[in-house]
Amino acid sequence: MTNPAPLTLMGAPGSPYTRKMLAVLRYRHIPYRLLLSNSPQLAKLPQAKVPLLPTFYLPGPDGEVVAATDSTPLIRRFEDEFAGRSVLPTDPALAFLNDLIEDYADEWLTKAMFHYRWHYADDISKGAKILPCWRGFSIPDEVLAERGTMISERQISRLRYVGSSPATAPVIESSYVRFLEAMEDHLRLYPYLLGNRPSAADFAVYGQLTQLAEFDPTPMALTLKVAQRVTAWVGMLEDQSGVDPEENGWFDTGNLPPTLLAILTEVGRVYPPVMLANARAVMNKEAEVVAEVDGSPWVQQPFPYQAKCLGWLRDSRNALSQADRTKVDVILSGTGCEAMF
Ligand SMILES: N[C@@H](CCC(=O)N[C@@H](CS)C(=O)NCC(=O)O)C(=O)O
Repeated sequence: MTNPAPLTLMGAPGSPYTRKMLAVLRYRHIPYRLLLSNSPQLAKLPQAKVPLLPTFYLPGPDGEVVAATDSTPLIRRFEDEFAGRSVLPTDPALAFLNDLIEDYADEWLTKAMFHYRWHYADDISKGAKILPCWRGFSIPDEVLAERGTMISERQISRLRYVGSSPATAPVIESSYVRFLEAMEDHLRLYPYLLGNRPSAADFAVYGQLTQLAEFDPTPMALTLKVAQRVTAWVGMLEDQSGVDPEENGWFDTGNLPPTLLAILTEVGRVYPPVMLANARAVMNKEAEVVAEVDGSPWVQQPFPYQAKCLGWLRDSRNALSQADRTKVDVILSGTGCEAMF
């Protein structure tokens, strides 16, 4: 008897998107092997065009191994290639809400993750100590310290890409707290974002929270203080291999709980203004994204990838039938999210 070959990926424990994918693979019972970035096996594997974590090594069209990145399309690819335990809702309207919350987690919550890690002294210090160890720690202390300084200096210089600055810090932080409160209210009643079974949106939120709630000291203390259930949930989402999904465990889009609408309203408060202003700046080749978020000024470096994300979300809404699009539009009306479509 032969078992299917495990999927191979390169990733790191400090990468939220790696954690997102590992949790999806565990839940879906897809066998995998994880290579850390110092693995000797990487020498024999191709490099991705944009070397991001995680990188998967998958069979390409001619059977040769191809390096593939980007968690969201990879999750969809694995839905086609592996049967059962789907993380995508069957109702197309709910599947669209899944896409929206997944993108908010990947593209907005990650701002909080990156901001807290590289803004506060305690968090910078922990990042500089631990992140280099994940590329190999059997080295002299001075070399490890040098690598820590190198990583932290590089990441701090990238804060401008996510839009974290002293001016935007209060916007990022208050939106994180409101998200936690909304998520805590939801978890008081339901185990997952979209019902009684986990979705890609849950794993995307989980990925960012592995860092915010379990690694970086400032947001970790804050998360526990504001949202004890959210902290506990992150620990549980890591390994959902023993959860048997209920076939009909998804919410009915005709009757969504107010706690989910409150989460969508938080999404709509912060994420559309930045996504729209960014897409405009990218299109007009402007040097800066200038927007207003929640009544405060927002400035960041344009990010072409996020302009593509907005395009994919619009495609996903346009692909719905007329009836499903109407359903989605009614749900989103008044949340602020409708501004993107
Ligand atoms: N959209 C991508 C994002 C992946 C990503 O940004 N990965 C980060 C780490 S979590 C990365 O590799 N950054 C470059 C670096 O660390 O050198 C996904 O969903 O997988």
